[in-house]
Amino acid sequence: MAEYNECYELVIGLVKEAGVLIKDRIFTQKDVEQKSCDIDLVTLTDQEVEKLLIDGISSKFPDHRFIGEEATASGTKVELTDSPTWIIDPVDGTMNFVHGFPHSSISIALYDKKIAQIGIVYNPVLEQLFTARKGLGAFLNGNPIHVSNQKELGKALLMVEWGTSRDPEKMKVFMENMTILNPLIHGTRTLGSAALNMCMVASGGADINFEFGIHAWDIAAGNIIVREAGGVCIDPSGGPLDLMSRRVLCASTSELAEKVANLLIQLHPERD
Ligand code: LIP
Repeated sequence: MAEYNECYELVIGLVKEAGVLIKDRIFTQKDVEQKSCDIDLVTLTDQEVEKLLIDGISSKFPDHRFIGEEATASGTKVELTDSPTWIIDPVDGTMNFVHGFPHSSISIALYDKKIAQIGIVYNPVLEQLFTARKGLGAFLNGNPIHVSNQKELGKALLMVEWGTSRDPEKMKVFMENMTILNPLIHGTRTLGSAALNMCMVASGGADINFEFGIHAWDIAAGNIIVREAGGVCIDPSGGPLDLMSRRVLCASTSELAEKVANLLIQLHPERD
């Protein structure tokens, strides 16, 4: 669809504009509010970035639909239809943003007929712009990126997160999975942004990422960026990724993804 070119150009401009808000404010004091619990946070910047993106896209494409983290937190229903739909996390890594830890990103993706067409993850503080379009590859600041091609668990670097919930069952499963995986892998890293974790796999800096309890807006852009970089993005039990399942496993190769899927203790959070 020729329209995807226009969508891409428009959203790149909007993301850069919105990125200024994050960059200018990350090292300042913020008013922080809690959402589902005391570690699930929102700031005025999250809300302003989401509004800037939705207003900018709506003015050019009034028929397009949106699934936004902050609109959802305010009660808007999450519904992915066949219509062109933008899935937005305005500040992925809000906890990092609140603390001034420079790994927060804007994550935005366009899905059409439920298929990802555009994915953008932008960390304006470190000037990292990850982009992908279906069939056209994945890029960091305009340069092509590729997964590591690692197949061996013993040489793999894993990106993981505790997530933004203190649910005891979730924490127990997390600990159990770490106990299983840690002796088998090269190492573990945590960036505090699900989207940036996925981009680390896409750009070859890490080899595996999984998380239970993430939301569609955390992984919608990372999904296409990992795939276009040559990696795989699946359900943690091994089947196809279900964007609304709040479960994700991505890896540099299908061999590695399969090995991890076979080892993981599974958790099935309530769907988006
Ligand atoms: C958060 C991610 C974090 C992940 C959480 C949550 P938020 O997004 O950045 O890495 O573990 O599940 O999705 O709330 O900062 O947009």
